[in-house]
Amino acid sequence: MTYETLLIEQHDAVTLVRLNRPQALNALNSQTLADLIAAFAAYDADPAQRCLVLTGSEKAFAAGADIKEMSEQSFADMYGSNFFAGYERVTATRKPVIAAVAGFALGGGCELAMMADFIIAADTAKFGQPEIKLAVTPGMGGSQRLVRAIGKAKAMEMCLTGRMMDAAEAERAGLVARVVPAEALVAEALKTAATIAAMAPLAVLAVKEQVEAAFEMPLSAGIRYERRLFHALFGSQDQKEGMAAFVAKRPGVWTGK
Ligand code: CO8
Repeated sequence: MTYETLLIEQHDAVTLVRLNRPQALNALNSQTLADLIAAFAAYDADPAQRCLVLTGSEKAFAAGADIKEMSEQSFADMYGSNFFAGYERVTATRKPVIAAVAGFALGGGCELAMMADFIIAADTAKFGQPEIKLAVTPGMGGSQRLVRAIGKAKAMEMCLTGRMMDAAEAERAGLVARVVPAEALVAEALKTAATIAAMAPLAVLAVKEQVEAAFEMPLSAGIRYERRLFHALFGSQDQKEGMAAFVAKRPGVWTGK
């Protein structure tokens, strides 16, 4: 399958999705959204694919939602079409997604990166929510996910001033898991993805579900939920294999059952 705004490669069990609108610094338009929904759904449905890396170009992961597409829209257009609500289908992906960010991740670009399970940043990455400079606000989760990622003070400052945060600050603040040299970004992200892809598939799904629950649930309910998923994995063949393999001092071989 080919996409108008994405380039897709498969590296064994890892899907690499590259945003590809270089003329607009990968600004996210309706076509990009449609392509991302289709590409992520195809990944989720393919049992051979176990981890996805989403990246952009050296200059920009994505410089935001497409301002040219939005500029003449009315309230009725935006509200009536529930503009960009389709990103909820992107975040519904059950399998792991890593964002590999180099260059600008601004506005919707920063928000898209934060939709991933974690971000690996190049030392050139710059994150920001500059919507305020356009007389609007974040609209794809930035005011919510940024607060959860880096706390109120920094999130409020970034959303109110539009200032950019460089990769080192983003790592200190907990927005990104790791910073790597720009030239090694995609290789490092693919390597991390391959590590995840080699784990028992049901346990990977369960970990993602558990960590996501931490953002939605009170602590006691989250801990109970975690324990139930832990218990549930004892119904899997891979749990028997994983623990037997440890005792026998050999690597586990997973069936995904
Ligand atoms: N939309 C459309 N086109 C863009 C965008 C964008 N967000 N960003 C860059 N471009 C285009 C430029 O217009 C330019 O095109 P052209 O060559 O035809 O003039 C081309 O990309 C290259 O850009 P620049 O010449 O500006 O490159 P510079 O290196 O000088 O500057 C910057 C790079 C700093 C990234 C600059 O391009 C910039 O400030 N871009 C806009 C950043 C921004 O404001 N992003 C937020 C957009 S609003 C948003 O994301 C809202 C999300 C929520 C939507 C949810 C709806 C429910």
